[in-house]
Amino acid sequence: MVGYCIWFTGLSGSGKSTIAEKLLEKLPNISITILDGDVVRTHLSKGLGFSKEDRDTNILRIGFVASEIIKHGGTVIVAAISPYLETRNKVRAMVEDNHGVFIEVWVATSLEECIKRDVKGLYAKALSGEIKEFTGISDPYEEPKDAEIVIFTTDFSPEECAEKVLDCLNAVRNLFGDT
Ligand code: ADX
Repeated sequence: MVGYCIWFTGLSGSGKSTIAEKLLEKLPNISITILDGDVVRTHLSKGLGFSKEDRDTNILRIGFVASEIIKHGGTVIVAAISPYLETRNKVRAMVEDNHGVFIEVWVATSLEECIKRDVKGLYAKALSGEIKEFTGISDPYEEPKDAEIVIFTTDFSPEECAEKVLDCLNAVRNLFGDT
């Protein structure tokens, strides 16, 4: 049985979690584990900060859990900034080594748009220097080069974005004979 990992990457406030939740609603017949950066950081990655080392540790932990789920033919949705290309490639390899399918979804909302939305009020704090090492402001985000899906949240609703991911997932599942 093939396992699937749908990995959302993108800036804070880009819409990763919102689209992931919408996607979950569209897959009522499949048992799915969601690993959301904000949630993981309150449990598995509690105490980690936002240095490159800590972010990599966080992502590799999430990747480890995802690959364990994959090993048993499960489906997992990850939503984490995961700003470093090399680290994303490492988790892709972890999943693929366990014969899973890795679907990287880049939620490509621009920094300007994320600042404009500033849902959690964190960009204002990052811009004033109150929060350090903030992705896009004082810390890097390395854009994906080979993401399976690129999402533009300014052109489409969360519903439509989730639909696009669903179409891709269903196409791959058909390929493997999963219905
Ligand atoms: S990651 O870089 O390690 O992948 P992750 O997705 O787990 O990040 O957590 C990001 C969330 O932590 C953001 O959505 C935001 O709510 C919060 N956060 C707090 N401080 C920072 C920071 N310095 N940079 C980015 N996100 C931060």
